[in-house]
Amino acid sequence: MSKKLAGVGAAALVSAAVLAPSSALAAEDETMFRVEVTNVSKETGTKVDTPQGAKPILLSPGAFAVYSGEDNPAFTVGAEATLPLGGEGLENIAEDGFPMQLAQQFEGAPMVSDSGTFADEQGPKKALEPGMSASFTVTASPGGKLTLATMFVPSNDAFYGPADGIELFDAGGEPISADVTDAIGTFDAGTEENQPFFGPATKPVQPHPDFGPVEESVVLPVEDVEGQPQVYPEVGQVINVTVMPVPAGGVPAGAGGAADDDAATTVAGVAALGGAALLAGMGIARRRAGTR
Ligand SMILES: [Ca+2]
Ligand SMILES: [Ca+2]
Ligand SMILES: [Ca+2]
Repeated sequence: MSKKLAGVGAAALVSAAVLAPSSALAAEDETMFRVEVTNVSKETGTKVDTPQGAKPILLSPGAFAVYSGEDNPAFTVGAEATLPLGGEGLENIAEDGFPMQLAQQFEGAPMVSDSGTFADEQGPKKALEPGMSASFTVTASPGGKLTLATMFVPSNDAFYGPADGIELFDAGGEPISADVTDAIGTFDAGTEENQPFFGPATKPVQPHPDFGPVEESVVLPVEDVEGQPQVYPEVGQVINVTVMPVPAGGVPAGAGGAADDDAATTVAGVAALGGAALLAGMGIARRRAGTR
């Protein structure tokens, strides 16, 4: 029996098994984590200076992955944005704030064990405005690391992400519960020439996605981009990322949003409700529908 389902009655187990594909049942050493990404620029009063005046900073819908090994599947500092997986997923996020292609690349990557997209709690395609947050759940085994990418808006091709990933377990193999913002950096994807934050090819000003002067460079920390100096806020003034384990059988508050189709979430949710309670609830719902 998996840890996640420990202590749950047999009826619930049967229901979970019926409702979820067997591959979604967690392995013995897996832990579910809730990850929360918050745009803290409202509480820190941070905006970006542009020739058109101070503008609020948004975080685009993002993509996330749990991976093992040394290669961060989202991006490699000093390498082209198409690496290490191939494809234009990172460029799609960094230039336009679209996470789907990178999420698809994650799904096919051998080092990735869990992946998906996240967006503002108001909707699956909503950017995180100042003061807003997104949350999602991942499952990982000891050694597993978390990566993610979300666009810094407004910009041509700037994004936030953890260059070396985020270790989800400590040296003793115990799940972390921590503010991991220190692992996040501000990067330039090297795919579009920079205009001072709000130029005609920046998001949200650009007339259509993938619009702007091509930059044939590599992923770099924004302070290392030569010839196009732009002053970005400190990371912690704009974004905050926390990771915490989800208790066995528990449903993380606020998790399981529309952008998160993690089947393991479904297993835990069913387990927490209890199979009998869930079926009873469905019965009540049917009866209510029948009396309308
Ligand atoms: Ca650039
Ligand atoms: Ca652009
Ligand atoms: Ca481009």
